[in-house]
Amino acid sequence: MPEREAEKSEPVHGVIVLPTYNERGNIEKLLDAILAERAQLEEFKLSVLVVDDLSPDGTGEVVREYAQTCDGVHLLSGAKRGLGTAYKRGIMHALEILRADIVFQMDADFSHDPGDLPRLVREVRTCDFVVGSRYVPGGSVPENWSRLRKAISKWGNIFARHIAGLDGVRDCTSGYRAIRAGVLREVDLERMDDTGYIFIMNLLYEAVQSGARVSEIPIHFTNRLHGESKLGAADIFGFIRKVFLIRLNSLRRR
Ligand SMILES: Nc1nc2c(ncn2[C@@H]2O[C@H](COP(=O)(O)OP(=O)(O)O)[C@@H](O)[C@H]2O)c(=O)[nH]1
Ligand SMILES: [Mg+2]
Repeated sequence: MPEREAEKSEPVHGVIVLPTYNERGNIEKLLDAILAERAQLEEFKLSVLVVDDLSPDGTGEVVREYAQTCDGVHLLSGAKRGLGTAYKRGIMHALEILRADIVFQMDADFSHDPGDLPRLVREVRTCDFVVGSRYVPGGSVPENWSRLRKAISKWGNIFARHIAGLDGVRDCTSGYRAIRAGVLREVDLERMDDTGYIFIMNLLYEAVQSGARVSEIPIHFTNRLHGESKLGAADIFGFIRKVFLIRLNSLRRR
C-alpha cells in the first residue's frame, strides 16, 4: 500500500501540474485565480508547475515573467511530445525536485474551476486519489456541447469502466485530480504509456491496481475560455485501443 502522507506533520505541500500548449490567453488569469485560492487553504502550501511544450504563442515567456515576481510558480519547458509526456515530466519534477506531498492535475483553459481546489484538498486528506468528476450527482458537462461530444465523453467513460475494469469510478478521463505522492511513487511512471490523452486513464488504472483509495467529488466542467481544444481523432482511437490492451493484459495475468 502507498505510504500515508496524512500522518506527516503539516503543512502539506501541493503542486498543481499544469500542462500548456498555446494558452497565452488563459495562463496569467488562471495563475492569479489559483494563487487567490491559497487564502482558503489552511496548513497547506500550494505551488504551480507549468509544463509548457515551447508553445508558439509565447505561453512559456508569460509564465517565466510571472514566476519572477511570484513565489511558488515554476516553469518546465520542453519540446512538444504530447499531453501524456508533459504530465509525466511534470509529475516527476513535482515529486523529485519540488518534493510534493500531493500532486494536482488540471487543465490550463478554465475548464476546471480553481475555486474547486479547496474541496479537492479537503477530500484528499481522507483518501489517496481524488477525481473531480462530471459524472457523479452534482457534476456536469457544458449544456452547449454537441451531442457527439457528449456521447464520446459519456460512452468513453462507460467503455473504460466496463472493459478496463475501473468499475468503481464514474469519470475515468477527468483531468482534474488530486493524488497523493505515495501513490505516484508506487506506480511505474517511467514505464507508463504516455501517448497523448491515454495517460490520464492509464494513471488512474495503475493507481487502482496498486491499491489506491479513489474518491470522486462533483465538478462543473466548463468550456475553455480562450483558444482551441487539442483533443483529436487520433486521441479517441488511441484511447479505445488502450482500453482493450488493458483488458487483454489483465486476462493474461489471470
Ligand atoms: N504541454 C502540453 N500541454 C498540452 C498538450 N496538448 C494539450 N495540452 C494542454 O492540456 C490541457 C487540456 O487540453 P485541451 O486542448 O483543453 O483538451 P480538451 O479539454 O480535452 O479539449 C490544456 O491545458 C492544454 O493546453 C501538449 O502537447 N503539451
Ligand atoms: Mg480543455
